[in-house]
Amino acid sequence: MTPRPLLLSALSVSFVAAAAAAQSIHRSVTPLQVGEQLGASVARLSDVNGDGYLDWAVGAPNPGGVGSVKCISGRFLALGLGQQVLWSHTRTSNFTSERLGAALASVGDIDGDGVWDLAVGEPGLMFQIVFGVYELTGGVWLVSGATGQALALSLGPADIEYGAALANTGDLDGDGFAELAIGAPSDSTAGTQRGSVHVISPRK
Ligand SMILES: [Ca+2]
Ligand SMILES: [Ca+2]
Repeated sequence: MTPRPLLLSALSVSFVAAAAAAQSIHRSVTPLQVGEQLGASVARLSDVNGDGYLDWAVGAPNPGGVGSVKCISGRFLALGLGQQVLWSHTRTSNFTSERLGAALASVGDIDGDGVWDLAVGEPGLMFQIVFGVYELTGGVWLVSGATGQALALSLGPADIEYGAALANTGDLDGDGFAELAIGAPSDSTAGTQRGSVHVISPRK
């Protein structure tokens, strides 16, 4: 079956999809945690589970915790049927407000398993630079679109909110793989919080 794209016209904790001229479909994903902020970011994936429907990644940065990303079934969004969450990705941390999932971008199939993979921003990531000493680097995870497993991590310079925004730039260097633009709005290199954008190749 040919994958069916689904248009998301609005999203808070519910999905709103334009289904017809005067009709929309509302889906809520359950269960949701209080304060989770599901819907802070959204990115389209390919057909993760092979059911013919394109699937979706949705960020839940949860300022009171670490945050997470959930892969939501496109079939559930379209029809209200079947499994809602195909996978969920988070990590353990002693810190809060790391905002894993504050930004998302599809980056194409980086690991060659046939499923698009995902860049996940964590602008408040606290990285342990020596035992017991942490630095607010921010980070961007490369996550398998098929399983939600972390494949790689790009760390930013300290205190710039590296990973607050993400976009797939397309293939800039001609290697056949997309590059990734990473926003860092608190970068003060050129003046207090003037911000910056960084471009990396997520497969290197
Ligand atoms: Ca699917
Ligand atoms: Ca892949």
